[in-house]
Amino acid sequence: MRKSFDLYFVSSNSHKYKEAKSILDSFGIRLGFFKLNLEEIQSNSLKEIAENKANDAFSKCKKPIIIEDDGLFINSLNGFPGPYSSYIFKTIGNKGILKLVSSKRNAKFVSIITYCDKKTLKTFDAKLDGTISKSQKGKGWGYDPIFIPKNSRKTFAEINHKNELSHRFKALKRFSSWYLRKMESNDR
Ligand code: ITT
Repeated sequence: MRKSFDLYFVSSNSHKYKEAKSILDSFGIRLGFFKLNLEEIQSNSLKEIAENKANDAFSKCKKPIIIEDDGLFINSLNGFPGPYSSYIFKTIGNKGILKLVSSKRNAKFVSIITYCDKKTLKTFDAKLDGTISKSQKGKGWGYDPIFIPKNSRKTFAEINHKNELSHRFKALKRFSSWYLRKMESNDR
């Protein structure tokens, strides 16, 4: 039987929430949404940014929450935009990224999911390798029109099974097995 738990996703980005909700639904976890702008510290470590964001989210929502911090890392640009992906998307966008990338197009998407409640702060991460396309393809949000996942010829914006293979799916899968075990042991 499907269980429903009191868990919220805190983010300013409703695209991320929609995908996270659909992924967690498939693991039997019900996810609410708190749309908030969270404090984002400057750091080269996504984990440090995520844990800071999670503490900020919990202090504002006072309920068990998860937050997600993502980064697109382009090999030939030494991992740029990485932890600055959100700022770079807002400033130079996909057009600007395409101008910077030349012949070597390998990249990866990283997702960090951090859970926080009164007693626990726990982080899960995952990465997905891929390449940067030569032009924008498909209608999607964020970097979806320029990111081609490994073993595909299409961008995230062109495929309809993104939620079965994305960086977000992989990190949430790790989170889910831990969270369901935690809930079961609380039930006992
Ligand atoms: P928060 O309020 O949750 O921080 P955000 O949009 O600032 O929302 P991030 O810092 O985690 O989120 O994301 C970094 C950037 O990467 C941001 O511009 C996103 O749009 C983009 N991004 C993250 N996941 C993506 C995905 O699955 N597809 C396309 N772009 C993605």
